[in-house]
Amino acid sequence: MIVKNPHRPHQPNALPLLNIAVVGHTNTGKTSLIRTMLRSTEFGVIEDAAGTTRHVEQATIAADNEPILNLYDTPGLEDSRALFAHIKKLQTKLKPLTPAQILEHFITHVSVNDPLEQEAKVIRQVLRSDILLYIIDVREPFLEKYRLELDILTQSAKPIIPVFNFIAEHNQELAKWRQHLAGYHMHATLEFDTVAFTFEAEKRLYQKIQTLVESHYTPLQKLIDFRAKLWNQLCLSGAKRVTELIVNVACYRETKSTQHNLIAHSLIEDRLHDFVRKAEQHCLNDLLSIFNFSDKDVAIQKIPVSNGHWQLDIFAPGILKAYGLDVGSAAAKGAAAGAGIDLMVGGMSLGAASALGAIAGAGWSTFKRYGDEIKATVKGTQWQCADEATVQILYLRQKHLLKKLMHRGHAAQDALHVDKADSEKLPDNWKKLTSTLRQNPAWQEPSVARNNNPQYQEIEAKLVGALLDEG
Ligand SMILES: Nc1nc2c(ncn2[C@@H]2O[C@H](COP(=O)(O)OP(=O)(O)OP(=O)(O)O)[C@@H](O)[C@H]2O)c(=O)[nH]1
Ligand SMILES: [Mg+2]
Repeated sequence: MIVKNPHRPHQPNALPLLNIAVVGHTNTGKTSLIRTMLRSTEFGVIEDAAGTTRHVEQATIAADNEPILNLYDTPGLEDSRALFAHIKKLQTKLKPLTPAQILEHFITHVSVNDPLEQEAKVIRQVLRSDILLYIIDVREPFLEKYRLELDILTQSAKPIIPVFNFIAEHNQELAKWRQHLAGYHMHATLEFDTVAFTFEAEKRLYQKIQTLVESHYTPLQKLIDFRAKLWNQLCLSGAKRVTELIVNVACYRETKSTQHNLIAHSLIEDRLHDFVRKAEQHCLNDLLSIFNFSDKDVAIQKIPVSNGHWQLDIFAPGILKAYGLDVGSAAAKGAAAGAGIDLMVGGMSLGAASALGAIAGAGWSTFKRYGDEIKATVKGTQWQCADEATVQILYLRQKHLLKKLMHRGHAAQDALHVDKADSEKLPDNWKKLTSTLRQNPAWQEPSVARNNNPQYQEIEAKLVGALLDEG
């Protein structure tokens, strides 16, 4: 939600935007935090190196097109010892000034090319902001340089929220940091892993700001509500998109020739594979765009997709095993999914035999529903559709991807591993659900009739619910 020209419509007595400075030692994840808050990989430059951000950069966050706050990314503090010594000297020299006035004096008198020029940029932004987010890499011990930084920042008399980053698997270090900060009367800390995103952490961040800057309570509440609504919509859109894929593939049918011709059979198999691959690829692209990750991110972040295709093909040998399916069965021993199944035998509860029986005594309603199948049986036509394993893998892999995207901060730089998803489970009554889909080829594409059909609605709700289930 970056707004290029963040001006509120002119209103007398309008509250100025809340200004938040993101500060901290170099390479602690300041730019990363802002990217994650903006849900955009476009902001700033992130690198695992000191001194990546060289200038103060601004981004505005809005709720429903109404700008609410400005975030300021700042260069990392590098030489806190020299800065502290310099400020100390100024304190002795300018005794009657308050600590904040001394910082003001420092920034107005620093010259270009001064060794502390970088630090001055940070302090200048600190003094112009309403609140500071102090980003901490908890993997580091509470070294003297951090103590000095905190001493300097508290002199600005601005409220400070320490934000713990790199918290994954660092509980002990986190506890130590908490203790040290309590010594500075800083208790309103926040855990916000910029890489492993949770909406809860984002909400808490705004709530902490709300309590520390009361004057902006109402616009911040508006922002919290807006972001929550947006987040729910985003997750729902993702789950609906995956559901659409499952329906699309499970309802798909290829007419099979009656001749037992090997070439014709393999052509059908190819068409089926082609259809499934394309459908999955389409869904993948849509999911990335729903969560604002682009093709470029796929490449940068090494999501196992190249040129829009999954690196581990859905029909690759061994895929069943990778997804924890049917281990021990012949299929898991290196065989592939994607053997199309004969619909009359495998896909329907109404098997060939009962279909034939139905011809003799079928009423109109049975004929209307199963007419095509019955006619096909008489003519000897059969259909082929994606087999159970294929639909299962599609579901498991997309569920895994959806979960990853929902918890992937926009600062994440590492590979997103979605080629193994054996931790995911199929929804209850999965077999019944896919069998119903197979028997309703007309549901393959969205239509008013389909979307209003209570049986379809039930399946859709079940799939969406299972996809969003965090358990
Ligand atoms: N694993 C992990 N890596 C992170 C996290 N936050 C940031 N990083 C990585 O840490 C490095 C530094 O991140 P930046 O956002 O550039 O840090 P910065 O504080 O803006 O750095 P400067 O601008 O140089 O001061 C990058 O390699 C990030 O990918 C996190 O929560 N977890
Ligand atoms: Mg930076």
